[in-house]
Amino acid sequence: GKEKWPRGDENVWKEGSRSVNTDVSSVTKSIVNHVQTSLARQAYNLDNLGAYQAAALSVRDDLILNWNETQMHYTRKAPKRAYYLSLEFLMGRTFDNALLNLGLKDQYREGVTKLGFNMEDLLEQERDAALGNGGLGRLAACYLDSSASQELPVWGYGLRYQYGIFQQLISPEGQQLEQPDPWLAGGENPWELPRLDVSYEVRFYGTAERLPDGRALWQGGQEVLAVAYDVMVPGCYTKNTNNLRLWESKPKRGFDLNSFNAGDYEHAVESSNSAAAITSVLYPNDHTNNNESRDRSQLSYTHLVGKELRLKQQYFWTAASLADIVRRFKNIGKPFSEFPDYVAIQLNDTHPTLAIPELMRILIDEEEIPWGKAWDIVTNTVFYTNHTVLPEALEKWPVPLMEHLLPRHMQIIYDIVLHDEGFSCKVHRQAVLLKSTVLTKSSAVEKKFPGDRDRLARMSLIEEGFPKQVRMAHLACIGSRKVNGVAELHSDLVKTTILKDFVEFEGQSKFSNVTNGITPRRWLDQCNPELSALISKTLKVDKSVWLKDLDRLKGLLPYAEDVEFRKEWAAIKQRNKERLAHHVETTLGLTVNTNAMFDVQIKRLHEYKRQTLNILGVIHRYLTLKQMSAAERKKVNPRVVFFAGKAAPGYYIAKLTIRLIVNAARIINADPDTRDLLTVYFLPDYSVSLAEVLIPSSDISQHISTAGTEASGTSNMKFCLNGGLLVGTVDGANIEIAEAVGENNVFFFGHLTPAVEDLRYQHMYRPVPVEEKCPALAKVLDKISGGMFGDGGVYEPLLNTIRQNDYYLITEDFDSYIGALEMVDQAYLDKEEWIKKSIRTTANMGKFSSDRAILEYAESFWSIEPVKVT
Ligand code: F55
Repeated sequence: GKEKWPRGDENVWKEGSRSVNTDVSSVTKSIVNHVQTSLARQAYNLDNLGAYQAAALSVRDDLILNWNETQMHYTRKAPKRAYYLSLEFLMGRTFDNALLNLGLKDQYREGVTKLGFNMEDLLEQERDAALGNGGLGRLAACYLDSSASQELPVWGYGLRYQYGIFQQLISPEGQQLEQPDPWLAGGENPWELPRLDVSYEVRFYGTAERLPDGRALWQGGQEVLAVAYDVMVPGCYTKNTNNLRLWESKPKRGFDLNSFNAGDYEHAVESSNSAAAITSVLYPNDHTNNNESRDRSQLSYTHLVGKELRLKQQYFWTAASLADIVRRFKNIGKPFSEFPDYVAIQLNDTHPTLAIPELMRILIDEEEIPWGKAWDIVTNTVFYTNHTVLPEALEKWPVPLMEHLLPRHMQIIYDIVLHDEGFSCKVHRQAVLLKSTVLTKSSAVEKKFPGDRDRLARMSLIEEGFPKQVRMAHLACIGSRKVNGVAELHSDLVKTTILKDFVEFEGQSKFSNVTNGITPRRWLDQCNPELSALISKTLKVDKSVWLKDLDRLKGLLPYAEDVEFRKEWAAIKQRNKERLAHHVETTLGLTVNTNAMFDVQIKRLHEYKRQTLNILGVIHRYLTLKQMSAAERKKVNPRVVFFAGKAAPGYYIAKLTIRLIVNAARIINADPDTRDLLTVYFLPDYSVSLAEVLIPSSDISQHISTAGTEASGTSNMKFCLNGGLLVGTVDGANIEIAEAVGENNVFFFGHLTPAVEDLRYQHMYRPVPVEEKCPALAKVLDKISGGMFGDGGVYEPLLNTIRQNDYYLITEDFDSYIGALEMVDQAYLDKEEWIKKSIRTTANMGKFSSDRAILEYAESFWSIEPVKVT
């Protein structure tokens, strides 16, 4: 129905209301206006940074209009909404993406030029928002882009860290040094809206006293304020502009008055600092539980030693997000039994698992809902995505820490064991209340598998030991409606390894797969504008169509046979190589041979990702070249190998790998015998923005994890979408990419997942020396030990991981890896055939759009539908 105008003269409001800038003259007006007012500057003293800021503020105004309309529309319509809870959102830059999505790129380019600036220069002014470690955080960012583009009512919830992922410096010796990333320093962030009016109190510590009615009173301890900052997330070619709500911690007003008035300023300041500390910094550990002995050896990050702050981050964020979600639900005015009809909560890994006991706490203690009903609501609302099966990466929290920091939640976790695992007997209830550990004797599991004590112990939420620990993946699994992995193979591994017992207990139907995806907006149109233009021209459809319907790329297939098209395709790859070379030249002062094949491995440094295998392969190639005659060398294909990636600050072996790469590069690049044929670069400070330059330039990229260890990988998709080919193991999404693009367009090697366990067992109990197992590799290791790349002793701990247990099976896969690289060389000799492969690869990548992935979540898990803003 028609609503009554809320206040004043409707016409005066309408006349004053601003609309999105759509033509060049309103764009320039708006920019000039921001230069003069918001920035208080003038044309005379305006530099690129100032011009970027003014242009960004102008775009911000446009975004705000759409964002406001979208949020109002969602509130009015009250559809079911989904909330994506992620401790990481690796957004990168926003300016160019916002322009693309608003359909204003051309207008701003022209306007900026008229004002005497160069658009590329302005784009370079923006700092990356790097609030994530790697794939998990970038996936969250792609999913936000796709949710908005598909007009789905999805919000993200995260933390507004003052410091993002550290900046990486490489010392002349090849050591990684970490520096803070104060991404917010240097003024206002135009992409966020501070909502100082939206805030919640979050409690830590204190005491939880059970009441006879099943509720509990949680009192005392520390209270911290969570304040909302909203980041606008525009959809592509739609008005829909979703929200990413990031929480900042700050001391509660008046919290310290007692100490302050008593003259105890130190205590007052201390508790103020401890509140602010919660959202101060992103933890830089991917795939490692924050291991104290490792972190203690570090100079930087010493303040992150110990786990308490990380657990505080998790609860702070979860509690604030849930309070916000519950408040929004209550505004609809429906009974809590309908909560799952209005709310879906997706857990990005186990980091937000406390959402399960926290929602239970709200429902039971605050809403006075009985246990059974509350558990029904929770288990119909929450969904859990797993991102790893590596045992060392599974989150566990010590029970004593949980009891200290979150006493009520620890009670609830014990109660979940009691109810969900089906305790009924009084003795056991008593045991629970006394916190005894007979907890594993659950009657439901007992009934199904009588006498299987091992199974009960394996399945328990609480792992025995000193101290006991809460297994977050188990809690996330039993508290969720659905559990999914991120690629077919990985989802199978989840079901057959870490959650096997739960599949046997609960049945298959809860467990499924959603293969990851990437947004083609950033990872094709923005990073590779020439290729995007060629695609539009060739398909004869505007990019507004195919960028949101990526299967249309199939229309490129016939053009693989078209000589002219192939020429254009190859020329674009060449110009992208030159763009990267220019970047390397201007940032590092190094000259790159753009007539070579570009071979790229860019990802977090980790033993399981096997950058070590790559650099050992490079050294092997170098030794082979050195032995060749000049005539033989003439036939060799020149190759430039790029590495980039950060190592967790406490991950010694990963840092040693960087050191080996840097020092091998130094020797190899300086050798006049080979330097036209082989050069190696380690590009420091890998980031989303660097990836946007590297990926479009690659001929071949490496995704060479030990089979069964890389859950999915997403950069593999980005390379292929840009016409790069893969060298990879039969792992993660590599498998599905090969299925889509054809196995003849992927260079596979190495042992398969089922063999890995046996091989590891053999390495443990029947070790064979490297000289016997793989002479070619032994020779490479000897050269390193012998000091070819500086003091060989330095690398012994790294080389010993291979010589001793070789957990990641480098000796087992080395020969086959070298074989695959030879196949690559062979294939590259036939340039025309190579370009055909490249075209066919891009053409078949439609499946890997994050639009497809987010629609799978929306349809099969969340049951939400698009809500278009008109
Ligand atoms: C970050 C923090 C912690 Cl405590 C643990 C892990 C991480 C992290 O960054 N994980 C991560 O990036 N996982 C990756 O997720 C991607 C998206 O699903 C996968 O493609 C990739 O295989 C997986 O390693």
